[in-house]
Amino acid sequence: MKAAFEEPGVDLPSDYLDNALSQIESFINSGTADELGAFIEATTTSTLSNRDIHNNAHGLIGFVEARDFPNDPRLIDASMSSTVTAHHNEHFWGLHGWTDEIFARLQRKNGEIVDQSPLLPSHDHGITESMRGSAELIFRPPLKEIK
Ligand SMILES: [Cu+2]
Repeated sequence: MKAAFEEPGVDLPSDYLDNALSQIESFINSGTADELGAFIEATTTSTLSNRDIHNNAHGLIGFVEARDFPNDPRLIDASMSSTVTAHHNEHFWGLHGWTDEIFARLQRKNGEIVDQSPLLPSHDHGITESMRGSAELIFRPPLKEIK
């Protein structure tokens, strides 16, 4: 599959997506859940150049929606660029369903029962209520410039 982010102003290599997807397949085939998670999320554990597809997807979707629909009132309460509002955005569920399926594939490959524990809708990434008041995590795309 050939895919690339070709969004003007977004500073990701044209082969970012292909390389990220290839690395994900490699971790599913011969990696651990920790390695896979560290690659998909924004962590300091992974130093691979194509890591962090989760946050990049949040930031890119948020960027494009804000640029293309600047007056849409839904973005006030459903921006993909904020942990406070992202779970109100329809793309949130597609993105997180996709990441859940990646981990399900790893679990099936290892002969494990896929974890389908119900969770309340949230997107806090470990941010507690006491932390939320002082620091909202903002997803930002890796931008060259914002016009
Ligand atoms: Cu997310």
